[in-house]
Amino acid sequence: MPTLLICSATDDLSDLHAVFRQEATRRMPELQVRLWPDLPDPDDVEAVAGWYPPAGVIERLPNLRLISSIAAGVDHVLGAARAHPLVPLCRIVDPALAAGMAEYVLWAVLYYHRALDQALQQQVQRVWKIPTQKPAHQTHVGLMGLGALGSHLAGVLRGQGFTVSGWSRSVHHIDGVSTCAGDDALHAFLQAPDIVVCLLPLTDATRKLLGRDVFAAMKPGAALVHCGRGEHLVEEDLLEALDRQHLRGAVLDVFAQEPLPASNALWSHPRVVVTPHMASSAQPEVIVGQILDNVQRVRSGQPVLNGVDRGLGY
Ligand code: NDP
Ligand code: OXD
Repeated sequence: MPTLLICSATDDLSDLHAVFRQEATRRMPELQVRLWPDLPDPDDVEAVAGWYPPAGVIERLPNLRLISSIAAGVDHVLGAARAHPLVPLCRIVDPALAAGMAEYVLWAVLYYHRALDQALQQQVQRVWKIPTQKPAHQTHVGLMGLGALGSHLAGVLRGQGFTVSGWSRSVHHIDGVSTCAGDDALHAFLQAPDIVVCLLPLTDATRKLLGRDVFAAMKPGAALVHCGRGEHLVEEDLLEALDRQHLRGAVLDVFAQEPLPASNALWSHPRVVVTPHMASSAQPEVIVGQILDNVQRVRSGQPVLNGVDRGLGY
C-alpha cells in the first residue's frame, strides 16, 4: 500500500501523525501514513516528511518520489536526500509562519529599541532611571536573509517606522528598504544597523557566518537577533564580543545543540536572552495540507510547490 512515512530522531511527531492520518483518510484514502519506527515494507514508501530524520532511514527507501521537510528549513534533510538525487525535495512556506516570525522579531527589536534590556538590568539593582528613548526611524534594523521570512519581516518593520536594510545572496528590491547582495557587500551592510537579525538558511556558505569577523564589522553597541540555525553562530565569538562590550546583547532562538545544555554559558549571560526555538512554526494542518498537495502533484507529474534547490542548499 502506498505509504507516507513521518520521521524524526529528535521530536515526537505523534500529534502531526494524527493530523496526517485524518487528512489522508479524507483526501487520499489509499495512502497509509506511518510514524517511524513503525516502518512497513520500505518498498511501499512513496513520500517522507521529516524533521532531523533518523540516520539511514530515508537512504533505505528504494521507491521514494518525494522528500519534504515539515518546516521552513531543509538543512536537516539535505544529507539524507543525497541518496535520492532525482527525488523532489520541498519545504513549508506559509504566510502565518512568516507572520509569527515577524511578531517574534518585532518583540526583540522593541526590546532593544525601547531599552527594555537596560530597564531589566536596572530592576535587578533597584535603579530608577529612564533610558534614552528615540523614534523608530532612528533605530536601524539590518536583515540577513530576505526570503519568505525576511522579506515579510522587512515590510512589518517598515510599517512600524524602523529604518530597514537587507542582505541576501541575490539582489532584491523591497519598497523603502535598502538592499545589497553577495559576500562582498556583507561588511559594508553590517556597519549601519543598531540591530542585526539573522534569518538565513543553514548552508555550506552560511555555517559559522555569525563569528568574529561579522561581530567586528557590526557597529559598536549593536545587538544580534538570531532566528536562523544554531550552526550559524560561533558561540565563543559572540561571548567574546559581548564581554569586551563591543555588542550590546543578543536574543537567540536557535542553538547548535538543542535543547541548549544546562551547562552552556549563554543561559546565564546577563545580556543574552535565550528562547527555545519558538520564534515561529506552521500549524499542523498547513504542514499536512502542503505535503499532501505535493504528493498529489508528484503523482500527476506536476512540479512540487516550495521546492528546494539542492545545489544552493535551500
Ligand atoms: P528562504 O529560503 O525563503 O530565504 C533565505 C534567504 O537567505 C534568501 O533571501 C537568500 O538569498 C538568503 N541567503 C541564502 N544563502 C545566502 C548567502 N550565502 N548569503 C546571503 N544570503 C543568503 O528561507 P526562509 O525565509 O523561509 O527561512 C530562513 C530560515 O529561517 C530557515 O532556513 C530556518 O533555518 C529559519 N527558521 C527558523 C525558525 C525559528 O523558529 N527559529 C522558523 C522558521 C525558519 P536569495 O533571496 O538571494 O536566495
Ligand atoms: C523551521 C524551524 O525551519 O522551525 O521551520 O526552524
